[in-house]
Amino acid sequence: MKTLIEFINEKQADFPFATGELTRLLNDIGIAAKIVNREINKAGLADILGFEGSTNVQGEDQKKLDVFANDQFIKALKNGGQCCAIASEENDELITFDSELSNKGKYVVAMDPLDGSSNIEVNVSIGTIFSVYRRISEPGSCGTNADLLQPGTEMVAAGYVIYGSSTMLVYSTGNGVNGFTLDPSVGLFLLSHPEIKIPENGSIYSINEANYIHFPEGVKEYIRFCQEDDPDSGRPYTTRYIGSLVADFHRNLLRGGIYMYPGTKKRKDGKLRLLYECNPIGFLAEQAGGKASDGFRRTLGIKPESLHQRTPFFVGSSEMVEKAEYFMHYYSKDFKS
Ligand code: P6P
Repeated sequence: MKTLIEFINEKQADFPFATGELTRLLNDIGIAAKIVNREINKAGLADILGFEGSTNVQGEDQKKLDVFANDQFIKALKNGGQCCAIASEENDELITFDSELSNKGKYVVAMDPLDGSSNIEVNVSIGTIFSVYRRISEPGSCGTNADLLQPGTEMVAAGYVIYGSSTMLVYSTGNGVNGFTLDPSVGLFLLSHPEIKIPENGSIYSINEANYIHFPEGVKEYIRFCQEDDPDSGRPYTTRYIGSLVADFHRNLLRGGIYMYPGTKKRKDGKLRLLYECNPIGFLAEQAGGKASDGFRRTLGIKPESLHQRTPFFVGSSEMVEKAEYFMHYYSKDFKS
């Protein structure tokens, strides 16, 4: 089976002007993912389950796993030298290194180092999400916020690591989506899911229905549509909601389905972050033949205004997202037939 680094090197040829920096950056992310995976797998034993202030078996100051993960990815990207700035869910401000090496870096990264970390204590799958852009600021100085506030259409790569029953890295550089499963016995990611395509339609919808009474009318009507008895169209669908975006999206990517985190009356932009949750997952969905929107606009077309801005999120099988968008339009106040 092909290893991740063999595959990345092979695909590098797809980029006529690639000089190997993106290859190196993706490999650096893969290495950090293996280190994070090791800590997650022994979290229960090493008492690293998310309790700050305690000390682990080595007597070291305890770090929460999401802080540990953040540190590992930052260290890998800093040492690799290809990345001049990072926007991370764990850091309010942009991370820059101001070193001669990093300031020459051609890329910037937006990441959620450990999404769904509230699930760690109960041993539910969690994930790392990342997206890569070319810097637009002049090389030779620190990366800037503007380098990160590019629309998702400018993304050059995106991916996630899912730390589940097995650990997988799923990524795209704009030429389709490929999945690699970690073989812990040799510490290598092996190509296990080549050229992933999301089914155009599916029968799974993923949403936290505890918020139902606060959903927009279009979402309520779409949920009702999913629950209607219409065997010819495969309905009623089934609902699956893990509460971990990477896990919910990964299942829907392979089987078909839609994940929704809409805005509500209380939180009109919803909960999920545009830069390091919705854009990378939306990029992967589109690369696999699916769709991602805020219910009205393509997610990747949104011009970010701030590093941590939120956006409503509808992502998955193209026909399911389109149907949800139809309900959103039909029941929106300014709907014009
Ligand atoms: P709720 C995890 O905190 C997360 O960002 C996503 O991974 C997940 O899908 C969502 O929030 C869960 O949010 O409000 O349903 O608990």
